[in-house]
Amino acid sequence: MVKLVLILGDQLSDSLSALKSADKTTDIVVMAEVMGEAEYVPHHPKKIAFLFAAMRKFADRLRGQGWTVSYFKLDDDDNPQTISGALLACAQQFGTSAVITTQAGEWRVIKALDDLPLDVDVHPDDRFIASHAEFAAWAEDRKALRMEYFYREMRRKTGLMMEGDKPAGGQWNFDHDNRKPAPGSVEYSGPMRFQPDEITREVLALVREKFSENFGSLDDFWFATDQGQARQHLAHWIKGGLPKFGDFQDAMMGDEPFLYHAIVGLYINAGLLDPLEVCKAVEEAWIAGDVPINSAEGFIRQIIGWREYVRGIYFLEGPDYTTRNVLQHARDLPWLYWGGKTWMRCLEKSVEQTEQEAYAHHIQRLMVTGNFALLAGVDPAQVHEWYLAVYADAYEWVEAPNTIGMSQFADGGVIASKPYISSGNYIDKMSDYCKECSYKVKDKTGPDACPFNLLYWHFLDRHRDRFSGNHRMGNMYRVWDRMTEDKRKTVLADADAFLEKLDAGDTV
Ligand code: FAD
Ligand code: DLZ
Ligand code: SF4
Repeated sequence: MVKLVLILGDQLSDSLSALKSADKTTDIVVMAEVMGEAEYVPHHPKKIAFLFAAMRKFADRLRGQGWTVSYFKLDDDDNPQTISGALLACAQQFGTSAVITTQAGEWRVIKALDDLPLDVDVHPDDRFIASHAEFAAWAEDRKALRMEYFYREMRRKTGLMMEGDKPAGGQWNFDHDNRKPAPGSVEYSGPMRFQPDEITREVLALVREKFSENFGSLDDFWFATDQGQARQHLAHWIKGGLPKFGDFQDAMMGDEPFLYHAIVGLYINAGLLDPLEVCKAVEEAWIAGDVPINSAEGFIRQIIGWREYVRGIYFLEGPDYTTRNVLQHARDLPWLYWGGKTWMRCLEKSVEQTEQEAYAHHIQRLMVTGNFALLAGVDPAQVHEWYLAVYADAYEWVEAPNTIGMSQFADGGVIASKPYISSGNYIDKMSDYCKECSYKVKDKTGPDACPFNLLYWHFLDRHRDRFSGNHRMGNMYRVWDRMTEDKRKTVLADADAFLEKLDAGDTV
């Protein structure tokens, strides 16, 4: 019996397990641009355009390799507009009930496929270094699931930057070298930009017509949309960006959205680049003496450490993970996240570049937009939906652990041993935002006080029961307790006044 081979938008890899298990002489690949996926959160138009263009080009690539592909364009008359509908339509057309697929990266889609009245053969997604079983075995019986120890296992497993059974350079982690503040200028020209080809131009017109109401600009679209382009971009970054990636990994600059970052998350997550291939290219540059160890190790840790670890957590924790809210935060996501006016320059710049590029780097996500939402007590489910919608690299398996766990502490500490919070001080140290902000980062109270300064103490005070016993937070509480009662009252009153303005929809 002919089989249908389902390939989702983030499964655009030649090595996909579903393809490896199918027969190109008899089986039929099914790919579908559908409203069901494009609308379940209001994705950034650049993310949708990237994915649809990459899907269309991947379908052509498969045809070139001899596969028969049944492809639904979003505006095709007969498009059922859901993945399940597309499979059912093909099942009827080709007289089959057999489907081969690679496990989807989101519980919602896994369930939808599971619920189909078809015979769906799900293969593991082996484009990762650790399987679910390996991660579960590592996690079993551990009191705390800390990334650092998992990362060491992945170094041993891959042999990346290893000298025998010892880490190259004598230590596993060079993170302490990766915290330089914003440089005066950036020497790297930024990610490689591609002129949209004919397929991409057609998709851009479609996305402009259908998704113009979504947050995000479609202007100046430059993403790579196939494997060849993504590889060119990678080589360009390894030469120009990687040498200083480590040093300035945590720095933030108002007019330099990319600094020395790789901008590879969207390509790896969609399947255009293989994570191990990327890490090996970085290791080679380090072996050749072209990049320092802190850059190479820092980057490889993000991929074989953090990326693999968050995926393990997502699948270990189960479908209810995105609903967790241990801090019981309930505030609506402020309008400023959707481009509303704010006087806070760090947020203004981070959201502005998100709107333009569908990109912000890790520290902007964690210590600006994430930090503010956490301090202000925003409902983590709304924060999660925002991150899932606005970033071109966002899929639930990777976004949710980062947002719900790392950034919002809504999972109660599965990922983070303490909440990632900071006052304005940290942002001032790492960025050039505060110099031109309407608020004063040095002011701790009063009308001009940086809102992060007020909300930081407000957060600690309102969650005292949960966090004062955390040995990594004792110092924070000691500083708070050493302030006079009057000072503490003023800080809390100013923070409450700020939150009232925020809730009233005033510009803050
Ligand atoms: P670089 O900074 O150059 O890092 C290299 C690569 O390492 C990334 O491309 C990514 O593949 C990997 N990586 C680094 N940190 C992480 C991490 N914490 N988790 C997983 N992979 C990591 N990353 C996503 O890929 N998709 C998301 O939806 C996503 N959502 C996030 C939400 C929040 C609240 C936070 C704090 C982080 C999120 N991240 C997400 C992690 C990280 O911010 C992005 O991977 C990174 O900014 C992508 O940019 P880059 O490709 O230039 O990465
Ligand atoms: C993100 C996304 C979007 C916007 N559109 C599609 C689509 O039309 N067709 C498709 O197959 N996949 C799409 N995707 C990616 C899926 O949402 C993704 O495969 C699941 O969320 C699992 O990670
Ligand atoms: Fe952000 Fe505060 Fe600095 Fe303004 S002063 S940029 S609000 S941290």
